[in-house]
Amino acid sequence: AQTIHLAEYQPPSHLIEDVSLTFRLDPKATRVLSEIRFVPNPAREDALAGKADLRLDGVQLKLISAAIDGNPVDVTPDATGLTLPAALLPAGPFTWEAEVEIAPAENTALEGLYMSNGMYCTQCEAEGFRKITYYLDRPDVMAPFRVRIESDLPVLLSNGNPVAAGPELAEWEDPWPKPAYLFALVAGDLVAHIDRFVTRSGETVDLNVWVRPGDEGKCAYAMDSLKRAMKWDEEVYGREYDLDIFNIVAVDDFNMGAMENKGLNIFNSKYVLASPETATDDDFARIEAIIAHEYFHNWTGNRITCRDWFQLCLKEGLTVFRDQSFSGDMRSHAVKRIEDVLDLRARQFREDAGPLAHPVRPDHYQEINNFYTATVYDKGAEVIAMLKRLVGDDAYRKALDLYFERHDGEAATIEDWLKVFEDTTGRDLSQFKRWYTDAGTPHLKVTDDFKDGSYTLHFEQETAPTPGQAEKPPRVIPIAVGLLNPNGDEVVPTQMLEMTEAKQSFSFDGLAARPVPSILRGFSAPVILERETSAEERAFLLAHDTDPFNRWEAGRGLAKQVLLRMVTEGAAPAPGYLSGIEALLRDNGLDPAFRALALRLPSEDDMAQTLHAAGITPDPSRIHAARQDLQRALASQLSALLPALYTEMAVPGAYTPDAAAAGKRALRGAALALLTRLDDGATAQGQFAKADNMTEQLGALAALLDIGKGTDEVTAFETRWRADRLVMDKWFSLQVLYAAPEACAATAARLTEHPDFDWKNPNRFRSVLGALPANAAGFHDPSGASYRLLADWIIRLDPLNPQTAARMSSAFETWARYDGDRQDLICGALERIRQTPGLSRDLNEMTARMLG
Ligand code: BAL
Ligand code: ZN
Repeated sequence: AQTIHLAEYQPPSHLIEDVSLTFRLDPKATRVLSEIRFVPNPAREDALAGKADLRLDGVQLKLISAAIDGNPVDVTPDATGLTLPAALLPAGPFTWEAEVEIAPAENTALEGLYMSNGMYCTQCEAEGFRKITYYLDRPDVMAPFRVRIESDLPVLLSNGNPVAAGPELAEWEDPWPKPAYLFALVAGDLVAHIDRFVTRSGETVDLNVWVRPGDEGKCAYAMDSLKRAMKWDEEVYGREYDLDIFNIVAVDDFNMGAMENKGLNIFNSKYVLASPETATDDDFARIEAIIAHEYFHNWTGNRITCRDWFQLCLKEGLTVFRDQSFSGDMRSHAVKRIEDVLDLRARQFREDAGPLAHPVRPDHYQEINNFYTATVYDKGAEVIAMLKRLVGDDAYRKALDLYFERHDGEAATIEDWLKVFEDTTGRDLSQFKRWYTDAGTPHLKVTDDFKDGSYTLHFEQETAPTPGQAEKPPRVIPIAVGLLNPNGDEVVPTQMLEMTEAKQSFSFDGLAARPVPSILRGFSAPVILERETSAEERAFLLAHDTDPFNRWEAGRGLAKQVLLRMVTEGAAPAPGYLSGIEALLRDNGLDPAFRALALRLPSEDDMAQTLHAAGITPDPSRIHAARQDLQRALASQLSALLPALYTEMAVPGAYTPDAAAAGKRALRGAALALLTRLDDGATAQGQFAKADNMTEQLGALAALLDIGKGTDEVTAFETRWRADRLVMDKWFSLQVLYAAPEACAATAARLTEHPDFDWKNPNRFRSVLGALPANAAGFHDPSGASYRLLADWIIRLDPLNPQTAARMSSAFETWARYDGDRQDLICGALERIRQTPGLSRDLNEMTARMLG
């Protein structure tokens, strides 16, 4: 397959002034008529001189007719598009007209125009529009669109504002120039949950959340989140909405979470539909975040888009950063930060440490769909958070104002982004830019000394080589540090140290005693901190640190230390850890959500990564056993506290999804998971039977499955929820997640035989085959049965849906961590995928990168 390089970027030969599309919808033979006004690109001399061919992208299209300025032309498309030779093109602007036929009902890849439960919908990012009609399908070609939809379906939607409607037709006009990846069309039998928003300038916007009939009672939270996001973007970023109408549509079959098409966001129904009975607190929080994320793209992504797909982080990193800030404002910044870091370490640090490591701005790819990654999204957001820390809040806001002013209506680059910060602050950001261009997670080694009242921290940064990048010059690292004196008072409040060298020291004078340092407060940079720290010091910080992130981090570090010794030496759980956690849990002044996070043990995958980084080959079975032992030890330590905590954290009255209530349920759920180990599941069985909300029902079921019980509850759950697809996804998933390691593959295989295992639906596929690697001991069971099962299903899915198949394959990225037998089994599975005839470009690239 062809590799595309950032360094080879060429502006397009032509620009597009105007697009007019007509869709005559039919499941097997939709006709798409396009009228596109092209102009030679002034940035291309060859085009101005009439010497540039025009190459249009087009995939799986049946060309019916084509004309230029009304004159029919005879062109022969190939597998990826068609070329209009320069000699055929008029000297100035001209109109290209084409009629093509496509078959949405046969589109199983869910890219372009496809069907889901009788409804037509689109997904064009990154390169789906070329499956709709011939076009310059690249983000730096922006144009206003007019769309006419002809169909007997009752609801016909596209981007922009509605401009005409009649029997079996609707017309939409989007005045804002946009790249084709933001095009959307929806047609179906849908109902709307409606509302309105009045912008800061007094413009009224109609808001609709469109769903299938029967789901209209599950839209209120998405709508409420949307209105809060609209208000927040006005207040915090000064950004207002810019059309008369904003539509959201929920679709059951969707590869991603959601899509920010201009004025017509299309969502995986999982991130729209919620009721207390069917959605958990985590679901509500994710809906809030994703609704906000897609809405925020209206400015960061749509009004200012990306010049090319290498710049994906320009819109994704920034928009994730914005949605994280929004969720923090809506809920708790401390809790949100911990959750985001947990996620970053679990997915991005793992990616950065393996064969799929790539820079936040990659410089080459074969299939761009393979780069919608934790690195681009989550590390991309961390880079912006660092930039904000370095320049300060006021300068950040000024730089963003300049960014919107300077680049509105443009397709921009990371260079453009950094330049607004340089122009605002006078800083030189060339070294900072390495965060965008260099892959890998820096390790930050720390030592310290204390002499004559002066305390010095010595830092050394080092980043291991990553694929294609041997040398890693030092980066700018903002290190937030506070110092506590031995009685627990803070003697030096948080200071932002700015490290720029490979080795650098920072001193603090005038101290009466050697302080205890709290380093990397708030997780001020996405690095791995390495410092010899005693269990006593961690326990001290767990009890006293004023920075909530580092307080949690101290408990986390202790838990890891304890688990590490349990795994490697067969040590008993350390009493200091158990009592430290108990003291924290007893502190009623602390947010329950924070306490719930402090009680959560490091995941088995996290422990495998930690052991590997320490030069020890992880044994997933031992890790699993040690983690179970530590849960039992915690349960025993907390035996007097758990029943009280469980009762105290009950939330009276009707369910509400707010952060305070959700935090109490989280702590109650964490208490239940331990209590189940003491009462053999009696409390969990009671909770399961009585629960009036999904958080408590699912929490009880998980607690039971985790101790090897819950058979009756699994059946009862299925009976109750069989008609609800999203709830059934949870049912499938939970059984795999909590299966005993040796039974995991068999459990997953059995579930794939279930009549409701609709494997062509990405959510359902992920609910079983995505849960398999999440059960670390089960996935890495020495028999290799899970590796084989996953490989079988990836091979089966690939011809239908290469994007989802490729994404699932990253479960194998950690193969190098494990022992020789497991390495052979994993690489054998990967090799088998790679050797499959007709493999997609997506999977081909993924397997090649993983196997090296
Ligand atoms: N742009 C793809 C979906 C998202 O990141 O919002
Ligand atoms: Zn996004």
